[in-house]
Amino acid sequence: MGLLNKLKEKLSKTKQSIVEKIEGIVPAGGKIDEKTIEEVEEILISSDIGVKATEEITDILRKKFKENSIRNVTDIKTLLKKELIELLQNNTSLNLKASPSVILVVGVNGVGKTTTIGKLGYKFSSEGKSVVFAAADTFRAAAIEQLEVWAIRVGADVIKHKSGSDPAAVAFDALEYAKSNHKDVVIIDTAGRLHTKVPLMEELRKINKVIKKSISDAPHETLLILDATTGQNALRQATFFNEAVGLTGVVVTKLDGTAKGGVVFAIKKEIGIPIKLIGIGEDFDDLKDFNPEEFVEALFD
Ligand SMILES: Nc1nc2c(ncn2[C@@H]2O[C@H](COP(=O)(O)OP(=O)(O)OP(=O)(O)O)[C@@H](O)[C@H]2O)c(=O)[nH]1
Ligand SMILES: [Mg+2]
Repeated sequence: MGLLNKLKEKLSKTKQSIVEKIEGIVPAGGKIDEKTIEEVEEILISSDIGVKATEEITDILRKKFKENSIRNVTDIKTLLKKELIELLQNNTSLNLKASPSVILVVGVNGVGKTTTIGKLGYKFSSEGKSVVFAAADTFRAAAIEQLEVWAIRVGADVIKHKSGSDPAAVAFDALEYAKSNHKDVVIIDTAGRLHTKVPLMEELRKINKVIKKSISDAPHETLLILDATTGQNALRQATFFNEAVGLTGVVVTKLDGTAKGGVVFAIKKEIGIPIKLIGIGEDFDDLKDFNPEEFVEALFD
């Protein structure tokens, strides 16, 4: 299966909740009116793309409708596609210039942090890079073992301490290890934490501070993992984590099998943090660099 076909298949529920619903408003070739635009607006709002993006897009739709430059659903779709691609522009890829490059991975419980780290490890190893995982989730039972299983699969080294020990110390040791052994990338796993729990967010700040004692300009990437199935709550998480540790990018996971993939647009529009990667399954190759054209194409094709 080609890459675009795979993406299309994985995003099919989101496609149903946006594009297929819009196609269903008016029969193919049928005339549209003011009410059609209202219905499009309702579909966009209920599809998780967010209030701001919906307003912006429907304003343009209304204007073009008044100017007579859109006449049917195909015209609406063409315009929508163009605007959605536009909205997602200006994403940067992962910053891997430093050696070692340090990636700190944060997020609430169960969003896919450790799985994403495993997939990233696979990606980097396949590119010939040497990878170190730092098992700084010292809190959840079996978190260290879960990371070790991924490390074996993808050929990464793991730096770990005892369960319950200080996560900042694990991160520090991993960086020291990577420096003295000339490793290319260090990826730091952290415990899942609710964005509203102040002491846990403080702990993240401490990890960040201790990282800088080993490598002053690290972490080079601080990635927030967001679970697409949580919809609009993802926006709140992004705001809190960004305030606590300063995010450089977002990874949106579990886009397979959810109708809420529209949240990708809301994250970009309302939070403004670049989306760097997307997760579309549980396997090691189910992580993709985020490409706006490809993403929107998969929804419309
Ligand atoms: N379908 C699907 N499942 C995913 C994806 N990413 C992660 N998962 C699943 O989500 C579940 C939780 O993943 P973890 O990687 O353990 O999540 P975590 O954020 O590390 O969890 P905690 O460490 O407990 O906070 C696992 O069953 C993963 O297989 C994805 O892109 N698609
Ligand atoms: Mg984990």
